[in-house]
Amino acid sequence: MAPPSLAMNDFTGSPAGVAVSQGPGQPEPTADLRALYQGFERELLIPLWTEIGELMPAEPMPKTSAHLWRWDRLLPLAEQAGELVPVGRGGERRAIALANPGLGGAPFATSTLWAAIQYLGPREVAPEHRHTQNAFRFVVEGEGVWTVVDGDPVAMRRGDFLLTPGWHFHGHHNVSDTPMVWLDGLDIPFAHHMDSAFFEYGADEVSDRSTPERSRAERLWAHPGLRPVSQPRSLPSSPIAAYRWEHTDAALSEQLALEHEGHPGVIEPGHAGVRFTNPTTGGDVMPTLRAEFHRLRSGATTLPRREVGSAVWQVFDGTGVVRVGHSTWTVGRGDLFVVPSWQQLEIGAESELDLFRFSDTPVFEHLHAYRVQVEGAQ
Ligand code: 1HN
Repeated sequence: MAPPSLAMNDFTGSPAGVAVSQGPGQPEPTADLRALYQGFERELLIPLWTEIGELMPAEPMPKTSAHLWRWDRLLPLAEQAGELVPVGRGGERRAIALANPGLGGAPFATSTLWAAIQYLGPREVAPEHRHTQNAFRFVVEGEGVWTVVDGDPVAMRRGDFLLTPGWHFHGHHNVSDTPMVWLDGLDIPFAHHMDSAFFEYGADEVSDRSTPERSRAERLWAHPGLRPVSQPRSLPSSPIAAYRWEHTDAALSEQLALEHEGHPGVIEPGHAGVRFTNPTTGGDVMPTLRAEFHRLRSGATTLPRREVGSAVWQVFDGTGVVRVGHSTWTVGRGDLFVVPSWQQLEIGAESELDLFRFSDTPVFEHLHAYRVQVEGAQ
């Protein structure tokens, strides 16, 4: 049991005058006690006994709320922004962030994760820049944009997962006559809370307008189980710029096929999962971000599970029912939902259900602060 919270104050201060801590074990509020608390306030001091419930909960009490954003509500607004708002130097990106209702109006999907829908119109260019925050793109629909990462043009198509690790210059250009939208994921809130971020402008145009089928990064690194002998043994982020849908799809299909044939490999019955990895370490794609793809057979359900750290999920295809903590939603293609730290998640597939997921798990694993609990697991 955590100690009870003696004060109502959620680090926001008391509304009227100095709060004198009351409750079990606390002395009666005398004039001397009031003067003591006034002294604390004057000297910018806060006694532990008024805050301990807030500081030391028995288990994580996330400010991040479980929340669902429906794709059919996001898309028209992104299209409207495409008509009304230019993209270029200064604003840099026509990216519209999910603002978690628990986070006081900040453009943060969770306390550590940024998630946005980005819209790039026909022939438009998003200028080059770099930042220390790690980023990725996930494409739910469309194609025709190349993201140019440190001068290497990388094609974006439905189902692809693309990396822009921290401090790599990057810009995007749409070579087609149709607009394109995608999901951006970054560790912006984490860097913001840690006061660790740097940013720099690059070229106003993308530095290479060519449109190769495969990026140089893929040609060098994206061959299963093979690495170039000339390259460093271990890199902090994956050098693979794009993880292509055909590979992800095949890996998930094979897991389920193997299960059907009586062999191990799935997470649980009817639930296949793959994690995108850094081939130089076997670990996560970037130091702060984990990314995975999950496929549930029609009718399959996951065991209720909770873990330290927050996640954002996007439905890639199919329909299902998702429960996060006390919220339950039916979900379909493109829908995005947030799973706050230590809230229980359960997914049921109404049809075959494909989901993309990203989380801040590597942060907690690196700090030895990760925990997971699966209900009903042996
Ligand atoms: C950024 O550079 C991108 O490169 C997307 O597409 C979203 C949000 C905040 C700051 C930089 C991108 C971003 C961003």
